[in-house]
Amino acid sequence: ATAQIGVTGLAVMGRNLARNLARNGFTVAVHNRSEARTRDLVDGFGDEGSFVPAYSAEDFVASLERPRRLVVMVKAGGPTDAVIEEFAPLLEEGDVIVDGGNAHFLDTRRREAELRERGIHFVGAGVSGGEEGALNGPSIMPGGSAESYRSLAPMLERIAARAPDGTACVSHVGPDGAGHFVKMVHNGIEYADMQLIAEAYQLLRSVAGYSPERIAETFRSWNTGRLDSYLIEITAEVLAHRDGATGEPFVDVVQDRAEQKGTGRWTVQTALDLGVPVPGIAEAVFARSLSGGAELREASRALPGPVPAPLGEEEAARFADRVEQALYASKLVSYTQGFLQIAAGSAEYGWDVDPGAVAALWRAGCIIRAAFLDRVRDAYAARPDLPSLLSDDAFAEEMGRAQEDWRHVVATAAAQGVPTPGFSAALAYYDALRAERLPAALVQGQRDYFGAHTYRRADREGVFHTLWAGDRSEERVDG
Ligand code: NBP
Repeated sequence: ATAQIGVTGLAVMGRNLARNLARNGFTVAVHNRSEARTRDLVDGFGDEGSFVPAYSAEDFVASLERPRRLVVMVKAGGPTDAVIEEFAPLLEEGDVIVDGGNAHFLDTRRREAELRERGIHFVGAGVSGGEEGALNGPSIMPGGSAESYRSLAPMLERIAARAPDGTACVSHVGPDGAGHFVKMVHNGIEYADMQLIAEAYQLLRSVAGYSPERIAETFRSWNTGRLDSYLIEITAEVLAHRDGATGEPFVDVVQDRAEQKGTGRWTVQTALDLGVPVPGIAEAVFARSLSGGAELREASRALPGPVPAPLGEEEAARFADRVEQALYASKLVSYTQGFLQIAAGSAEYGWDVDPGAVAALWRAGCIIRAAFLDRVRDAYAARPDLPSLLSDDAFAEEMGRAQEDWRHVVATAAAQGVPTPGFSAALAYYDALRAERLPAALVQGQRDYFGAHTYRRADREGVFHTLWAGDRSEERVDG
């Protein structure tokens, strides 16, 4: 046995992760269901480091130093179960299986419990950054036991992305499914970020009257400020690109139907189960679904509504500044929701996730990497019991400065007929949080009227029901 770690599943992610490990000086056993991928890896990249190719599960396991550490990088779902079933009988107590795929955290909880019974550590690790990240440094979100993390940490810290201050973007998120849960919410926030950026683009295009190139310039300038992030950077690249065949802006020749693989949907489904509102993420998922409904959109095209009238040059520049404020404020709201979802999951499953540590490991390597996350980490470091990001003094002050512009942008979008579900939902969430009274009192009255669902009073303890069909007197129903 000579390999310090093994990777099975050598499609794009597994191959790049194995290369990353080898380039960092580790001896890596490599294995794949079909042999060709293993051969291709060793033939193509064997000179990058020390690989031990294995063409059977037995050889693969035999090539690993004990306690064995093997990383599974196969298609999530059934294939992951199949691979675990193939390898687990060959392992011994204390060995560690890492699932680096995009598993649902409930599957990870199930697998972890089953393998723990057999004495095997199971680490569900969220890996973000796509193929480029896997090769050059991903953000890694490992769950599982603290003991398994200690055994993996020296390797994970070497291959992970580095934040600007030099720390590795990996830390132990929490037990069993905590890592995959946090990766799921990362993807939900990514959906929200992308939707908000897309709305900002649409407003600059339709209301400010800017060309895609001009908008690319605007995003580039925003990328030097507080919105500095990977997603803003690539947005500018995409907007500045012209189609080779037609010479038209690329963004004008692509079908306007956004697709999805499902992690955004999982985030929203899980949020519904936990009872935690994440409208920013939900609107982003729904916006993709709506865009894909070609027939419904076609059938609705003739509905009456305003046609945006582009602004003059000076007003347009002022409006662009307002859109930056609206984008930043809405982004802060969707991060607030995402971190509240992590807190809710952590409480439900007893994970004790440190939100500041999560912000820290998203600072590099992953899709939502951004300068802003340093500030999120600092906010939680200063006050670990922060009720929400919006409760942080510095963030609250920024919201105060942004809100006039934010409201102007949402009002303009509504008046001009430009759909901005992300901006609008973020503002509604913000106003709902700050409201002295919500109309939920009326909803409680309606529920009590038709279903005798009872209500609590603002002025007295107890549970009450009004006899709506009778003399409308009130009775206390909690004994
Ligand atoms: P894929 O998700 O396309 O999976 C292909 C790999 O799964 C191949 O190695 C294939 O082996 C193996 N596999 C399958 Br399919 N069924 C199997 C089975 N029953 N037994 C054994 N092996 C099986 O690969 P990927 O795009 O590299 O992604 C790997 C994981 O990483 C996924 O969970 C993905 O969601 C996650 N992820 C991907 C990205 C990304 O940017 N692509 C980013 C972050 C996370 P074969 O070669 O024999 O068919």
